[in-house]
Amino acid sequence: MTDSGSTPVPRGGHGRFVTFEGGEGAGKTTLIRALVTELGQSGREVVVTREPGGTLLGGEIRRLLLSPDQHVEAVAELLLYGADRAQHLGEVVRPALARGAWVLCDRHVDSLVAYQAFGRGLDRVMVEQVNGWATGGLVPDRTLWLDVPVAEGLRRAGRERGPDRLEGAGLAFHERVREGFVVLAGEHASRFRRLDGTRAPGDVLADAKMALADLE
Ligand code: Z5A
Repeated sequence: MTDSGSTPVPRGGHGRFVTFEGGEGAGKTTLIRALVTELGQSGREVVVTREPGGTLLGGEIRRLLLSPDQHVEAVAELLLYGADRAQHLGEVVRPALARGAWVLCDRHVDSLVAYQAFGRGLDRVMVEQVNGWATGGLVPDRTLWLDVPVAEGLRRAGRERGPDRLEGAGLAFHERVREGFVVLAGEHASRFRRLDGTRAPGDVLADAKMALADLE
């Protein structure tokens, strides 16, 4: 629960908070679905959720954020992701952890740093402040970073649906986002685990289980 540079925050439960990060089409959703089945077999409660959009309010924020027709100023975008996160932690994540559940969250604080600071070029200190306000210092127990070459991820994502606003942002943007995850993985080595997302789904699942084994 601790992280380099962060103060552990008591949360009144023994749940586990696992986040999944990576670029577009990295395979997060696919992996989470497979993991739920595995983790649920032991009878524990597993909560699957995502950012943005893990709450009713967040669903509205997500629709605004990802609409290709909507121009959103970079700072407005930052604050909207922060608002989604604050609501999500209060309404879903903290209560689930307090019940002792495992929470599997598709994207979290590291996406804000990778996309808004490295991708958009916003000041990193400001971005980290928004994360701090939104989370109150709660840090994931483990972050599984699915690393896939940018072109491959965009190809996978585009195969299923047309590009949304961020997917249409260009190759250079997504390369900067990937560089952000590389930097974050180095800075937060105690909670980050890099998974090779180009491996077959079954192999990625096996790697993920190994990366979570010490949390059991
Ligand atoms: N965002 C942000 O900017 N700041 C923030 O703080 C947060 C988010 C929280 C929405 O995210 C956007 O919000 C996102 C970042 C930004 N940017 N965009 N665009 P999202 O989670 O909704 O969107 P996404 O991450 O792009 O989801 P995705 O494209 O659905 O990717 P995924 O969940 O990682 O992949 P998938 O759905 O599991 O798989 C995609 C395809 O690949 C599918 O056809 C699978 O069958 C296939 N796949 C999966 N695994 C494999 C393997 N191992 N091999 C081959 N093919 C595979």
